[in-house]
Amino acid sequence: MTEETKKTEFSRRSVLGGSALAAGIGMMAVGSTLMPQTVHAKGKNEVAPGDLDDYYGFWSGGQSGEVRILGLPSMRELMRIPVFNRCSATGWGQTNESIKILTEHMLPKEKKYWADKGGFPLNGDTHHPHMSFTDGSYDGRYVFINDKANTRVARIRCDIMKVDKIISIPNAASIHGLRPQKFPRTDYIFANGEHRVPLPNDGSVLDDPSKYHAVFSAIDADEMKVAWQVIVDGNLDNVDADYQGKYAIASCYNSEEGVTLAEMTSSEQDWAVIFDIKAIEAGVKAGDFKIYDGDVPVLDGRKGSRYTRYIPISNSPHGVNATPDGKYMMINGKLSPTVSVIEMSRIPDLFKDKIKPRDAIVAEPELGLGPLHTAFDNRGNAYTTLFLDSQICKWSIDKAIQKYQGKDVEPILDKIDVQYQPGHNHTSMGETKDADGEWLISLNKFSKDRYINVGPLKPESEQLIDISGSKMKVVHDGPTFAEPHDCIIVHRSLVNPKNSYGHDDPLFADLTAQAIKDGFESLDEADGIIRDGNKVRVYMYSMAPTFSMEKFTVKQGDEVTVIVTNIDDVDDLTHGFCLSNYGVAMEVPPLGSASVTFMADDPGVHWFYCQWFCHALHMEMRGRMLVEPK
Ligand code: CUK
Ligand code: CUA
Repeated sequence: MTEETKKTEFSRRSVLGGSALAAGIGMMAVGSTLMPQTVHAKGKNEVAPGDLDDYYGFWSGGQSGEVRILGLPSMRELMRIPVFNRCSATGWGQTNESIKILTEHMLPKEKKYWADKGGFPLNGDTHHPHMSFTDGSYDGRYVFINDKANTRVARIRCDIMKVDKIISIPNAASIHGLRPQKFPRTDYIFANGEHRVPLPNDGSVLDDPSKYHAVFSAIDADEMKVAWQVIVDGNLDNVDADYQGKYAIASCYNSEEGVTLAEMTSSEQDWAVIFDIKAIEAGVKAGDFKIYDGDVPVLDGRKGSRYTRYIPISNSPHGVNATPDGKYMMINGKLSPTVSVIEMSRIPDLFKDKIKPRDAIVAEPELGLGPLHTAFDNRGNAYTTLFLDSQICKWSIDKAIQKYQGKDVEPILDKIDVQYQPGHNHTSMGETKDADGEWLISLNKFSKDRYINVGPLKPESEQLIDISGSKMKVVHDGPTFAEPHDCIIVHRSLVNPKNSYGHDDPLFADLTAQAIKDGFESLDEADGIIRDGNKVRVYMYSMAPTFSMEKFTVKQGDEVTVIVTNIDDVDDLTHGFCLSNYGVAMEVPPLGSASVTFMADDPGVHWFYCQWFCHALHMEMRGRMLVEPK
């Protein structure tokens, strides 16, 4: 076969499903123009133009610092939510409202460090997006996301799909694993500080590993404040919460507590550490803690503590995943070919020291090389990514337990190649008690030959896999930019965003208060210039296709704040405000406001315009700022 015919063969096969294949090829021989449209069997994942998806996918954006929303099963990217990154389209990182969110919960020492460097970092590294839970399933209120790069946690409001809180985590270094409490509701977000750092980290310690600690944090999800922290042995990696609201379990590597790679991987046994939430809360009440940075109680959960138990797991475990029935917790082996299955009902006895730590393990199937993360369907099956084998392994949890008990059964049910080297995977609703067993996403670290070449930096690759049958089936390949570590797949019935903000949204409380102080009746009627020394506030509203102010005048050296309120009560009518050659641009959402502050240093006439397409006369939606020379 020549390269050309191979390609035709391939594309024909991907169009024609299974039994239609033979008929299709027969017809092609007669002449491809005769092939009737009806031969094209509608794939289960096909969402026709105009049709809506069944699921929201929330994707981390890795080192891009953002979160993305996809529709599934079409895999269409629907929206990007700037979180820790600077966004040119929306003005995130430039508007006063976003700067407040980015800076208000920084630690005092961070504020000091960033004071002369723009105020806050412009990068992030998002790994683990998770939605808030009520009673073991998603409740559609929030999505939480970690920032490994700058040790932060953010919360996204799902009614407007924007971030409303970002907090810095004291005492810890590099927040990696992140999970919400599942039951009875998400009171806490659990967050792993991955890197061990000296505590306190004041520059007096470098090479004394005994002074280095990894810190586990519980964040009050409603207040977005760290409630308590626990020091543990080893490095913290991933974490999951149980379905009873009693325990959180984290994987730990580097039990050697080394600071170099050779030291970190020398031991055969690392561990999973279990946190007893009620015991920790009692310890906080009893005053059994120290305070370091940030006014947060820090408890000692190192070996021998009543707050924790350590279960030995083979070298460098990684993913931690609770089964939808709440019975088991999977610890994925990474450098070991196994997944260790912890039975949650044995944990109380472990804390009472009635059983030995390893007695909590009820199965340890050998699945293949490089198991990183496990996802679940609603039929008792687990799906584990094998990084080194570039495969997904489907296995039966019951059979793995039977095998561990010595029965002659094979837990592995199916293996499928993915392209290539998967990290996380995730099933539809699979981290909730409502796992539905329809879809699996494999997030692959390399795309190699799957797409046309775009230069030395290649996209990563994600694949959609139909898991509703007995055999897994890859039905879609898609490229992704840097680098979705993880995702969740949420049924669309659980998410209900608004179409416009409303001026009473808490996001605009500061602007409203200022507008009233400045003598306006409300924010949406604010239209005029307020001079306050060299501070100038320019209020205008936008209504397609005009700004209420055609021109305004300020003086060179003024600190100008432009406040734009969009009074168009029409779905999907976003305006913008972009000030030419001043580097200023922001999104002005329906029935919402945005403000930006800049120095009017450059004298002359400067056009501002609406940069979000809004009307047939969108191009004409503009005005002038005159900066008078000093
Ligand atoms: S981690 Cu990246 S593949 Cu940050 Cu959840 Cu496992
Ligand atoms: Cu308003 Cu474009």
